[in-house]
Amino acid sequence: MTSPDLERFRAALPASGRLVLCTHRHPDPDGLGAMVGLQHLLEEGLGLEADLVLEGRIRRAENLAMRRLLDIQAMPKGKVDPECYDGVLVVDSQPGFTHTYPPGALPILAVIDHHEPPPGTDPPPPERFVWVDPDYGATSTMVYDLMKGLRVEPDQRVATALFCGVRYDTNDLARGATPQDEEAYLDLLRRADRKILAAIDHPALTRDYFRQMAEAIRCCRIRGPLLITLMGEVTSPEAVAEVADWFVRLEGNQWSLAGGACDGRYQVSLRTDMPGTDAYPVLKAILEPEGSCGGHGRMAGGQIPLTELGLDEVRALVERRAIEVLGLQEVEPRPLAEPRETEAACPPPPSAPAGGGTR
Ligand SMILES: [Mn+2]
Repeated sequence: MTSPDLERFRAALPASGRLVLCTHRHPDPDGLGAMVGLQHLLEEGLGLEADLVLEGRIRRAENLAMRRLLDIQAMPKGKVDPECYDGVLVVDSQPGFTHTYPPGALPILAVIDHHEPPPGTDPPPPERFVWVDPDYGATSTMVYDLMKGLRVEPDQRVATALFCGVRYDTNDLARGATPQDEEAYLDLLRRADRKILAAIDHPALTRDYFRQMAEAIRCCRIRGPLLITLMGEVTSPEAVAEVADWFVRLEGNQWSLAGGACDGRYQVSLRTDMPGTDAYPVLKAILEPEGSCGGHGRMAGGQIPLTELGLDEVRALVERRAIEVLGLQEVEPRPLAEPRETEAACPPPPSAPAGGGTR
């Protein structure tokens, strides 16, 4: 476990000026929280203004609620005028990752991240502040520690944002959390706006969301220990992950494989709660060589581009490989939600009250 080198951090930044903060595409709560925290830290601790650049849409209802309720302002990457800025800071990601493209024409001054560095990247220039520590459960915890080192207090909004980051990446300290994450989590929870946290936990959901979930239930087939839900077009890649997460909660232990087409790719998520299994090698065997994936432990995600192969071909390919990889050729599929014996689940809607009827 490392702690931040405050002198090197200061030395990597200009004495005055304006900076850009960025993270990976489709930012998650940890990326957002780390950006909000760092923006506050730069302003309060070092007198530096910073603007956020967000790339890729935020579509998960919880993440949208976080952005709206915490008023996280950002500008599109195309609007960054290099004349107005001194450099870029990257959080919760690293320049070599394929989902991260910092605005060009500006030097990268600092990188703060808790992911393993991408393989085969060149060593960074010596003047850059690079603090990468995969032991941390969340980048928001790293920013919290940096804040503590520079004696900057988070206000309520900043504490709420950082808390969302720590809780999301560590699954409320249940996954990969260190003593540092626990300290940050507990201290930030004390300072956070509880009403906003509750609203982020239970955001309003669109009718599209329910339509998507209804379609997922219709689509899902159980084949022994495999729940397979290969949908057509979906509203967002996050919807695929949500479906996989939702169905793995079915009682008993299983693999939950979900897929859906979005933005010219077939997105696939795999979850497992089978004891002693690892999702990544299984998803890799299903998606490669046509597609690619990442992940670790019980979750993995990836995609196959819908360029060489059409949607139906990709669905058939994913299904066939999943059955092969898990050795389920002999198992007959059946629907997740089998119809009841007597089909009267929904009573007919009440008709308009007839005049003079009894109540
Ligand atoms: Mn993270």
